[in-house]
Amino acid sequence: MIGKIHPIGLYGCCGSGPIQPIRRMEVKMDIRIYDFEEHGDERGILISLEQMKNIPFEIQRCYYMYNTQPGVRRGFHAHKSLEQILVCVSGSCKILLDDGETKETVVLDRPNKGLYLSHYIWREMFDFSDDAVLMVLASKLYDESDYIRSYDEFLQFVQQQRGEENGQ
Ligand code: T46
Repeated sequence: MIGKIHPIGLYGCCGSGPIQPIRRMEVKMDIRIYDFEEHGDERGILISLEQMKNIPFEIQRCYYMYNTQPGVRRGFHAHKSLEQILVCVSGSCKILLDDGETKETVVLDRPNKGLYLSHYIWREMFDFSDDAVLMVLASKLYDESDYIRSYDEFLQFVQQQRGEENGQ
């Protein structure tokens, strides 16, 4: 059984080959939820994440956050070009996503569930459980100049981008 991608934006399949979206829903954000394949036996479960296989980009960085204090919200930014996959490998947390027009909240509550985010998506992480460990795979090395940390600036960016796409 190979992994699956589930609802929000793009849903598709992941397994031994490159990920192919199988369904696009009526949302504008490029968000995908992946169900990673679990290799389970009597010893437990193992999940393997491989670039350009079940991760749709070349992985240049991995980071994770834990010991997040009660009531904390993190994030409050978008990226200009970074692609990422977020996996809550322990516990749970919520991610608010905003493309400047639409807002969605995704619950990450199992270690085989991955949230893919492309660029120009504002994100806020909150409701971390005590045992939450949020791991992120990223397509690029850390670069502060890729961040948009002002919400007003983010809205200007996306409006400008949509204008260019519409030939304005
Ligand atoms: C994102 C969300 C989901 C580094 O030195 N290297 C790194 O690779 C990262 C990610 C951060 N840092 C430093 C920069 C700050 O001094 O660690 C500190 C905390 O980073 P930040 O406040 O950006 O963390 P979050 O939780 O707000 O956001 C992070 C990522 O930065 C961001 O890309 O999409 O997680």
